[in-house]
Amino acid sequence: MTIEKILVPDLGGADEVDVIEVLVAVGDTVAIEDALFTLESDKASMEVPSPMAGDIVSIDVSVGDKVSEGHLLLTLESSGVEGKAENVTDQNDKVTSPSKKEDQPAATASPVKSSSPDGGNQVKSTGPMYAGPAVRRVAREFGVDLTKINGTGDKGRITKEDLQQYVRSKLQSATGNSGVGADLPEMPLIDYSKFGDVVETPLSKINKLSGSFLHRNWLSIPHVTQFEEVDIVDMEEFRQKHKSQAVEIGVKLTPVVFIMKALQAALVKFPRFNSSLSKDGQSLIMKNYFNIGVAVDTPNGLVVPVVRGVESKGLLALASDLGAMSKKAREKGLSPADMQGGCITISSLGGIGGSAFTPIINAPEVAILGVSKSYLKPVYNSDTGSFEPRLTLPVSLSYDHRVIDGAEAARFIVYFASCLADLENLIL
Ligand code: CAO
Repeated sequence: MTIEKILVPDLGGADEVDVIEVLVAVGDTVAIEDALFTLESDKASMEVPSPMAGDIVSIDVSVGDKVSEGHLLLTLESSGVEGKAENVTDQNDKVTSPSKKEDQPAATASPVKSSSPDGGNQVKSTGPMYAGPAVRRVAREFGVDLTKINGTGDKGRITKEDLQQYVRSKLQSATGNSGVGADLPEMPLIDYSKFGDVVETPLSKINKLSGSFLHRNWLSIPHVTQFEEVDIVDMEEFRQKHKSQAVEIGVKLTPVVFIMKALQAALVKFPRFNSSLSKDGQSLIMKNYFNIGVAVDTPNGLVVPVVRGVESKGLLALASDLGAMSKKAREKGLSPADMQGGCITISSLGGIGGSAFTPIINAPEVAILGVSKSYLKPVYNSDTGSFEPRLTLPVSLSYDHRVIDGAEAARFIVYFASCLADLENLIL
């Protein structure tokens, strides 16, 4: 066993360089060529590899220090196995400086890779890795290994754009969204005041939160929307008959609660609609509970409270729950628990108007039902040979096509419509 001092090697002309990474700690055992430090000059970064195997006894520099050739970096107790190192000895201990390898322009110049000179994407096993301090700093902050990036700048230098492109492609492959969102042109920065008077208003907290979830769901889920029109003549007759009874107990009997009941019946018959994809996308988690989220429009933005146990509640109880949830959403604010555990969501714009829309799935659910305003539709009656006005409810079912096939979605919505149209059966 000998005590070795590892010094800053020949820096290939650079005078003072920064220590930007200390890659080992006292007590570590290192092998020959293990990276010990990263040094950075104005023009390049380089790793200092260990010229021999051994145990680190002391580290004599810290991140941020400026060092020059010959500066003591660390001391190690060597087991005697040396690499291609050039040894320099002082009076007391043996002092070692990593040798300059023939194929490495800078003395230690790290193991590394860069693009081929023609800007191609070949990975070289040796050669300096060129990246400016700003790029290296961002890479360190995000834990990006720069040796994995092919620089397209001058002499294979890794540019800010190379780093951004690398991170973007990693994010896309991590979410399985390769191709989605890639290479989208950036939104232009426009000075709208050039065209007229403008006022900038900040988005609410809810706007920002729901906006990013909606964006993610829109980009990451292959949506298909299936439309249907439901005959709600019987439902509306029933609702009008019991409306005042509901008011007496302080609840509002609106179409949404009937829709919740019919939806729950359809979830029982088509259980894939009551599922979520596992995180790895390899299996489905099937749910044996029936909680339905209802999108509520509040002054601060859209929120989705969840009404639980729909299968065990009657219409009045559901109306009471929905009323309480929408009041809480609009007045006091919902707790995170109020918005969790949903199986499917209803987004009803029926109280406002519009003929149809394509709602965005509220992941990790796999479907959402959009409800538009009912209207009187002339329907041909072949028995009487005439057109009759029928109260009709337009609905739009958006579903995750990774989980649900088009035919199943069509069956689901037809069944849902039959449940809502056949009120007696629904209530029983
Ligand atoms: N067709 C015709 N009329 C309808 C209807 C429909 N599909 N749905 C509701 N109505 C009627 C109701 O019956 C009520 O009329 P009456 O007072 O005469 O009975 C009126 O419209 C208002 O209903 P409401 O909005 O108070 O109650 P609701 O149960 O229908 O809806 C809720 C509750 C919370 C869904 C609703 O208030 C809401 O916030 N809707 C907006 C949801 C939203 O923003 N979705 C978009 C998400 S994507 O951005």
